[in-house]
Amino acid sequence: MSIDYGQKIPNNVDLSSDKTLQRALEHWQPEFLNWWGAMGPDGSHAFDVYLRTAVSVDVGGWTHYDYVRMPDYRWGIFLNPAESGRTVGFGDHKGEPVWQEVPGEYRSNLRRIIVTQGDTEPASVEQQRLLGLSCPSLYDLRNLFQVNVEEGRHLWAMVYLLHRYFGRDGREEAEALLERRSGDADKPRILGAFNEQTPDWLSFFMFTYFTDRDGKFQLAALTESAFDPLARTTKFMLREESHHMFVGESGVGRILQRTCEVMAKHKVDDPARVRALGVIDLPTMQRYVNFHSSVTLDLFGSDVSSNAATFYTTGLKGRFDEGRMQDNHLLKDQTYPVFDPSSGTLAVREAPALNALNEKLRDDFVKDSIAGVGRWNRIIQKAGIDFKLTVPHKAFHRQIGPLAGLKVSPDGRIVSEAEWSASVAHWLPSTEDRAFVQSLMGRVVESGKFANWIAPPVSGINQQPVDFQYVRFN
Ligand code: BYC
Ligand code: FE
Ligand code: FE
Repeated sequence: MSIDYGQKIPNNVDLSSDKTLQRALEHWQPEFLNWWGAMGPDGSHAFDVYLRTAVSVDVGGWTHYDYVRMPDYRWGIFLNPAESGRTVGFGDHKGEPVWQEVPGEYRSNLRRIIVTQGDTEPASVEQQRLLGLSCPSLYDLRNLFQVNVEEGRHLWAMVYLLHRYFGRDGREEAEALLERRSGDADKPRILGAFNEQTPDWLSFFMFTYFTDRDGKFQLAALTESAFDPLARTTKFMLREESHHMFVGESGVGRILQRTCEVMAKHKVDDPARVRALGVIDLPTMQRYVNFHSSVTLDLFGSDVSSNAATFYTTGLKGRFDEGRMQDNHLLKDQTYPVFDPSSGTLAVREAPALNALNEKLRDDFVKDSIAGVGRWNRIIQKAGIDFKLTVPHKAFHRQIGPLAGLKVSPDGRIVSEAEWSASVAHWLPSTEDRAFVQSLMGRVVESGKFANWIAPPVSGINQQPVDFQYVRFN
């Protein structure tokens, strides 16, 4: 079904045929807009931004690019088309027709998954709220806003499910999604990484590289769900997600490129001298990788989780690429390796595969995140500089699961309290690193100009030139 922009809430779910639901969502809409006004991108209300808006769910030509006054962005509800005859692909209900309504016995688990997913979307907008004030270029400012409006739409996607399928508690959860606040001591967001700060553009690019990639893997697992509306909506969300990860990968890549250019030109590699030239030194880049990688690994949950087993067995959440896995899709008698730090070493033991599904998804994520780090290293190599970024060991700086609290170095050695304290400033961004990065952040808004610490992109958005007027200030 095509997207109807003639309505208050653009949608392809025939919203006008269900007046009660339509009214409930039209009641939530001004609350969302209030939240956006208060917690969305600071000072953006009068800007015209060159944004893409989804106009169709067909793979060819699904977006339209034009200037949009930010608060007038048309957030809507778009589900991928239903696949006729789709059956459950895994777990106890394997082979049965997928569900169009929520089975009573799975209601609370499904609601919890949808709420957790939904909570991350506004959280990231809150975290990124002030970045526009220190953008390195108009091109980057536009990309920030594109990510922000789409995370806002992802919230809509989850709120639609809550309103449509979960009655009164769904509506209450939808309200609560606008009430929690990232980093707030009394009403924090649900998951750890979404309560961290994103205070500078290096953090933003690392976040969109690593943490939006958690989005990719979690959403992909939910596209397998037996609850068909969840599968269809997450499929469409995934399409938007690739741009977010592109912003992260290319953003970090451009910072590395600029640093390496300056290092080569001035023949310096001492971090202090590199910093004196106004670019971010490579060891600091490594520390930001260490931080964002480890905080994101925690988002996959405990290594061994009975929730994960239940979600899979009952058909709520599959594996990444479930359809392509060559096994019986039941996992009953299989095992999967997890860390067992109980004896003070990073020994590995075999856990029941069903319970280890969080770890499996985490491992899929690690493989994917390493690939981009390899591409970053080629930028450094090409500049003739002898330095290699690495993703830290899975056990480094973990707060969730059996590895939590263990002191492990980025290369995977269990270290003493003393070694940890002596080394942590080399392993994670220090207050001083963060202050240095912050000191570089200044607003550049002349079209075609870029802050000194970042290289221009290779090409613009939607085949526009790099010096295009991506944002018009009014
Ligand atoms: N921080 O049994 P466990 C995205 C809690 S990102 C704090 O292992 P489970 C996006 C857990 O809730 C994708 N708490 O948990 C990216 C549980 O609490 P209770 C987001 C945590 O259920 C960028 C307890 O610890 N989507 O879209 O197996 C920008 C026991 O844990 C954390 C999803 O996550 C944590 N990191 O797994 C914008 C998908 N980890 O019940 C957007 C939906 C665990 O004991 N969520 N806990 O109080 C899920 O599938 C699961 O909830 C999780 C956790 C995988 C997150
Ligand atoms: Fe999202
Ligand atoms: Fe995203």
